[in-house]
Amino acid sequence: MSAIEANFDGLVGPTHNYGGLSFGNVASLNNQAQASNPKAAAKQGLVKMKALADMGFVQGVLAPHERPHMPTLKSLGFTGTDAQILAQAAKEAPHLLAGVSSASCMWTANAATVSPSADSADGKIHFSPANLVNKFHRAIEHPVTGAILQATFPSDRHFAHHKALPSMDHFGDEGAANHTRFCDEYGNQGIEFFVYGQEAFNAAALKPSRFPARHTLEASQAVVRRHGLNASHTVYAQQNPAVIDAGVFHNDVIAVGNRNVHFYHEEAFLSSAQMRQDLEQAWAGNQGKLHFIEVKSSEVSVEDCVKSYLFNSQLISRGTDDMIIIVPGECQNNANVWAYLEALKAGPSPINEVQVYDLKQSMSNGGGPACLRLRVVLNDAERAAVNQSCLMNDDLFARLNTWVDSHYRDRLLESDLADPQLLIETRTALDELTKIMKLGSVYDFQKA
Ligand code: SUG
Repeated sequence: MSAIEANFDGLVGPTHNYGGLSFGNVASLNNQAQASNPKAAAKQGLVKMKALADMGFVQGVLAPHERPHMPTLKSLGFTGTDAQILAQAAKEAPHLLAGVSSASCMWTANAATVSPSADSADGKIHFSPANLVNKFHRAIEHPVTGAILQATFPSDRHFAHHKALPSMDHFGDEGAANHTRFCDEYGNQGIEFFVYGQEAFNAAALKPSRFPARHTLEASQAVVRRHGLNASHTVYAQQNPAVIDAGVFHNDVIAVGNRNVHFYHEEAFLSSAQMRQDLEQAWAGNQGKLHFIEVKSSEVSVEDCVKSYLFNSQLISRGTDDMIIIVPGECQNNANVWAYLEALKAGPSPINEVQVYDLKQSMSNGGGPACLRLRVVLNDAERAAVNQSCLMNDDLFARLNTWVDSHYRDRLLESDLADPQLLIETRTALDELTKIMKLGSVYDFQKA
C-alpha cells in the first residue's frame, strides 16, 4: 500500500524560556537564565514547517501545552488564587515554578513512539505517549500529549492510542527520539529500531556514570508488545554510555535513520558491528541495500556533534535513493561539520541536498530540527482521517503567524514566570488555538 511519512512539529508555546532544567543536556545547562524570545522561537519553527509543506511534504502541527501548569502546582500543595499560587511557588520553590512553566512539549520527537499500520498486528497506527520520567518538567507532559494526539488523529478505525508507560525509572521512555524505522517503501513492513540508554533489570549491564540514561530497554520492549510489532522486524541497540556522558542525552543527537539510510557516528552505539548485523538481518527481503553512513571521530568529533547537532537532522525522501538533509544553522557555523556535509552531498550516498534552518531559540535548549518533529507514516485512508485543521498550508501558516504576533512576548526571563498576566495570556492564546486547529477541549483550564 502506498504511504508517505508526515512530520508533526511542535508549535512553540508562549512560555518558552531557558530554565536550565535538563541535567545531561549541555545546551540547556549552558543557557540557563538567558533571556528567551518566545515569539521568535514559534516563528522559527513555523518557517521550517512551511518550507516542508511548500516542498510538497505532509506537514502537521501539534499544539503546545498549558503553562505554567497550575494543576501540578496545586497537586504539590500550593493553594489560593492563581496569582497567590504563582507568588508562593516563585518564593518557596522557584525550581518547581520553572518546571511547570517549560515549553518543552515543543520537542515532539519526545511526544510518543509511533508505529505505522504496516508494522502493527492489528493494522492500525499505534501511538504511545512517552512518560519522560527522568525530568520533572517533562514528566508532566504525557496526559495532555495523549489528549492532543487523540484530537489530531481522531479515528478509532485507523489510530490506536495508548497511555504512557508506568511513570517510574524502570520504564523511562523518551519516545521517538530513540526510535527509527527503516523500510524500502513507507507503506511496506518496516524494521523498527529501538535505542536505549540502560537496562533497568540487569544490574550488571553497562550504564553511563556522569549523566542519566533516560530510556530503558524494558520501556522499548513494552512499547513493542503494545504496538503488536513483529519480532523479526524489531531491532534493539544500546547507546554507548560514554556518549551519554558526553552530552548525547537522546540517540537522535548522534544518529538518524530514514528508509534505507542509517546515518550515525561511530561512537553512537555500544557495538556498531552488532547494530549493523542485526539491521542487515532484519532487512533481508527488502528491495535494494541498506546504506550505513558511519561518521568517524576523525571526521567529526562527538563534541562537534553535540555542539552542531549534525545528526539531529531530518532526512526527507524526495524519491527512491534521493534525500534532503535538514540541519540547524549551527552546522553551517562549524567549519568542520559544514565541510563534512558538503562532501556527503557530493558523494555516492542517497543524501543529495543540504538545507539549513535557523532554529536558534530551540537549539539553545538542546532541541534541533529532529527534536521538533514527530514522524507519522500515513497511507491515503489514514491521511484523510487526520484532523485536517492541523495540517500546514498557506492559510494555517498565515493564521498561526498572526496568532503568535498577537499573543506572544518577545522577551522572557525566569522572573516573568510568576506574572499572573503571563498565565492569562497563555490561556487566552491556547483557547483561540484550539478553535483554529479544531482540537476541542484538550487543556485542563478548558475543563475546569
Ligand atoms: O528534554 N530540553 C529538552 C530537549 C529535547 C530534545 N529532544 C530530542 N533530542 N529529541 C530535553 O532535555 C530544556 C528546558 C530548559 O532547560 O528550559 C529541555 O527540556
